[in-house]
Amino acid sequence: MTPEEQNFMRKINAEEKIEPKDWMPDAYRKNVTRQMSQHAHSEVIGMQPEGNWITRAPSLRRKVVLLSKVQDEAGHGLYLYSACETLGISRAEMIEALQKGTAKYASIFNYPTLTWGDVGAIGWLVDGAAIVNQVSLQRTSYGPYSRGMIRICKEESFHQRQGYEALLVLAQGSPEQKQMAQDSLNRFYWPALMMFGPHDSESAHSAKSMEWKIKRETNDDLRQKFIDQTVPQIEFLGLEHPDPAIKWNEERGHYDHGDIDWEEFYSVINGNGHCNRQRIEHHVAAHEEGAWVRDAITAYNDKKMPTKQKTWRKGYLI
Ligand code: FAQ
Repeated sequence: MTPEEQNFMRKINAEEKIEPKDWMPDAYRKNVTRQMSQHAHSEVIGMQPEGNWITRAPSLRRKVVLLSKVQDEAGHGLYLYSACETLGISRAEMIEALQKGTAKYASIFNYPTLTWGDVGAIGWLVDGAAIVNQVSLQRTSYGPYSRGMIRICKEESFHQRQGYEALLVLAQGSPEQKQMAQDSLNRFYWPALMMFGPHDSESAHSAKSMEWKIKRETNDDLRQKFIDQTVPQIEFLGLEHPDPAIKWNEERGHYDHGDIDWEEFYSVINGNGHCNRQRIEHHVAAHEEGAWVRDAITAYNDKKMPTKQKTWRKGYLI
């Protein structure tokens, strides 16, 4: 190992954060950029399924809460894009990769939101799964990512509670409303489990990401945590568990469970889910419609800022 590599590994082993100006192996930079930018894309694309219900929320209170939650997700995307830019990639490059399909985003957002119950299920299960993962990522080795996660987790907790509360109201309502809650649970449960990625044995990046402490827990360990915490939540709602194989295993101290439909998972992450095309088309249209705002900011900066700063700002804004 070179002295630079030794110092890098010393910091990783000592739980010191790697900061933007520190030396880091190219593969570390590439891997953090990949994961963090895909995380940012997920937050932004993730606004669409719930955004679909803002105009149809069942009350003013629900509308205000949902609007605020969706705005939070935009904010999370912005923190993460900014954190990613500290590694030397521009916002424009990241957006291009998303729109061309060379960068992924979480598979869950390619499922449609058919009923109001789905909005509750997303808050409860999707934000719930995101929190399990992100709490662990608060200890990631890359400083800006870690600090972003600490802030994001606080907001996600509110999202999870609002979703669970919305489903609780449905589950305690008329038989039709309870059925709506059950149907949303049935459709979102398995895709939520897929959010944790492939089994550890199939995970391309896990080994290196664990060694470099980019990831602090494996895909399967995090998924098990989520499965375990969800069982009593389903019981409290008085709904049926969508997995008939779910069973407490005294010896393991965890719930045993059925297997995920991995064919569906790979089909969705390879672009063939219900809404993949619609999500990207919508993103492209919104991005094009927003071009005048970016142009206006760039023109303003060109006028106001000294030349040196201008170039720097341009890289961030375009
Ligand atoms: N969907 O080798 P691994 C949220 C890809 S935030 C799509 O295991 P890794 C908040 C993976 O990228 C949700 N692709 O990969 C919210 C890789 O492809 P690549 C997002 C997936 O990175 C709520 C390939 O498969 N959270 O929901 C998925 O070590 C409501 C091989 O997989 C994060 O991004 C998937 N589910 O582990 C917002 C958390 N799983 O890059 C709005 C940060 C795997 O080689 C509304 N990310 N792939 O082309 C992570 O923790 C990790 O990236 C994993 C995957 C665990 C997702």
